Amino acid sequence: MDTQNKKVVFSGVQPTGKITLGNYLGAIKNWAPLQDEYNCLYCVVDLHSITVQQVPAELRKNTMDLVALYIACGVDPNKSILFIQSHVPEHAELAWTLDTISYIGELNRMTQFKEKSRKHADNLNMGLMNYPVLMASDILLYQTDLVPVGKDQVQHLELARDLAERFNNRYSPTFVVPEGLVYKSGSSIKSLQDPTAKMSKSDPNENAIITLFDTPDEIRRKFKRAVTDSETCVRFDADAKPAISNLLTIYSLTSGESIADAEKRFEGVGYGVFKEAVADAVIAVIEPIQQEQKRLVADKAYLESVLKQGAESAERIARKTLSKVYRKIGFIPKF
Ligand code: AQP
Repeated sequence: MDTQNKKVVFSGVQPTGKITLGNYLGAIKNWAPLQDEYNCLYCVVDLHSITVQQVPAELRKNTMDLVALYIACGVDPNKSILFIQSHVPEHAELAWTLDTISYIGELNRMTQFKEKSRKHADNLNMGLMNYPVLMASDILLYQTDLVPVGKDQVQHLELARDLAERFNNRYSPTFVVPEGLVYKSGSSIKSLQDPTAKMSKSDPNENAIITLFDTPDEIRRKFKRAVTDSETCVRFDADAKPAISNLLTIYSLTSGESIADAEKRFEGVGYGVFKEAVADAVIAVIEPIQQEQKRLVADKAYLESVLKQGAESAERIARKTLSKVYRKIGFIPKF
């Protein structure tokens, strides 16, 4: 990573399943272009993933799959720090410290906590509630300036800002107060079966999500089954036509064509033809990524060397921040 005075970017995805088109268009796709202008850290956030019960063998596989996917999507380990969250224990350590300045009331209000509490009522653990504090720790440890996120994470980012300011005010300036980088388009890709809900990798309905591991046939089939509306006109109107607007967004982001041009292109054609074109555009983007991901995941030695170097570089920065935090709090440094 370049040590010049560049701003710092941090982002991550949980290895909670197969990465969706939502994760890709809302987050990972935007990472590679940032690497020259910023000092970027891209993390596989496995500590977050265990807030929902995981099968250990699947978690291991999903984690390495995701590391390979980051690289296949353009994250360059020579330009960015790529690492696994649990390899840098400072994340959990700072999270504990931040827990002591987080209020139960503010964590209780978090939309994702409320949603996940409903979904996982049989496993309402403290980690689910603390999730945003750990996320704040991820961000603040690296003195992050910018956090590219989808719309669903904006509330958590606000908390990270509040905690940074709270700590800075209580002690003295310690953390950079981060800003969110939410892209105008793609920051909220919706489920193909319910356009009012976001596309989520843990959605049990396979037809609701496109994953980056789906075959072309699966992708075509899922778009064919995607819900639409009772009209026949391909027009962007997020309120009146959320399903078609979601498909138009996906088409535009994968084909590179503007939404206005796409509306013209599909004027007068039925939804069937439009859906086939969306599937083709998605397949054209996903197929080369899949091939590269497959090649990388087979090269275990390479991935391990990237992760070793990533963890070392990340920990150097994280340790520096944590030592500063401990000093300010009044902890005695190790002798
Ligand atoms: N549907 C989406 N549209 C746009 N961006 C999205 N992101 C997630 N879903 C969409 C963005 O992907 C990044 C990583 O998310 P995450 O895995 O850390 O957690 P998440 O937001 O909870 O994603 P999922 O897919 O919904 O995971 P599960 O099902 O495990 O909870 C974030 O930047 C997020 O904004």
